[in-house]
Amino acid sequence: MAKKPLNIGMVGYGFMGRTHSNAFSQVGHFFNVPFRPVLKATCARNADRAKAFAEQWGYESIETDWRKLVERKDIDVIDIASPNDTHFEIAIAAAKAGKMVMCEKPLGRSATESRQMVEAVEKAKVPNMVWYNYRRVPAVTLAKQLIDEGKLGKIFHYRAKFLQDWTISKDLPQGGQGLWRLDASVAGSGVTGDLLAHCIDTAMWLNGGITKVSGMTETFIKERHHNITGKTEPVRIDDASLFLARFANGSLASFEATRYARGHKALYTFEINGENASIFWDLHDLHRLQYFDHRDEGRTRGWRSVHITDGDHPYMDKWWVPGLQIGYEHTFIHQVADFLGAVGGGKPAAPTFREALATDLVTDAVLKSAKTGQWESAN
Ligand code: SOE
Repeated sequence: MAKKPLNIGMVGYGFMGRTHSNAFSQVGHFFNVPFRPVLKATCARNADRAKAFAEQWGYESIETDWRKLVERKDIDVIDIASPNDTHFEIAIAAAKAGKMVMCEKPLGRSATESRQMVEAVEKAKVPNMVWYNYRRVPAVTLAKQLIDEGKLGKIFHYRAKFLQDWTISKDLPQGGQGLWRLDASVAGSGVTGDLLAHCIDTAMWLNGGITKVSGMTETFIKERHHNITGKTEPVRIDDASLFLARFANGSLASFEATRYARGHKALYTFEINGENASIFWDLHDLHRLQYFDHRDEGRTRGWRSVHITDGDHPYMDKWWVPGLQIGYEHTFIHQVADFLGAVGGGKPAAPTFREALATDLVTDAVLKSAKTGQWESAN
């Protein structure tokens, strides 16, 4: 039977516009989902860029004003893959227009924005989801299964970091395409909202809520040329952000994100230590889960490096044959598959806007704590 089409209206054409478009295009080839995503329209302020993107990815039409896209009767889902300062207005308008809303992370530039976005989608009762894609790495999903099955026992420690090095040069400008992440008025914050948000989303999914935090941030380069104003402007984002945290389950945590770790491009790692077992995962080796189980026979006990490519690993029965790994782009395909499945089943599609608000409450608390020098409540 032909599947019901689900018409996608995409806002944004950058890195995330590509990962999402690829996911919508691929999902039906591999997953038995209840809808057939149709790349109906893409939207960008610049018509030439919108046209080029539409041609490359197979969108049927373009818009240059997101308001027009949101008003269109032939659009079912508004997908927001544009810079952070656009999320708030578009998501609220889309919810009011009765559209399903998918939004890139972080949800808002602050929890104040995110809270209103949550209210809008919940009031409109529209399906909503935030693209925290790392939950959908099969190895990370397996970690979730192992924790939920109680394999680790009581959890004592959670340790995460996300290290990059692409902003070390003082000659790198701020603002504009690709570099809006350095402009606080667009991004909201620096690595706290961009990178720590991923670590926090994964952490709370795996280990429950975070109650309080003590943070420290630094902006190493204080002024940069601004591509939009043409002037040298103060840099107001955090270049590095570290925090200690307590989880509701009593475990202690440390988190670190920076764009100043020379040699690291996107080193996202986490380690969880429980009374029976420990888990370690590394984005640069994303198809492996390191697992240590103290209950193993002593003489051969040790860290196992499990290659997450077998049919009984999460999502992997949908891909190739055992031993053949998948990559970064697949996490977005999994996210669409889960979204479509949830919508088809009338269930919330995780992480919902409400779950993403919880992450923004933690990032806000980290930034606040960095200013006050005090422990701050994170919920
Ligand atoms: C920043 O460089 C960035 O692209 C983030 O914005 C993404 O969310 C992260 O997954 C990779 O790094």
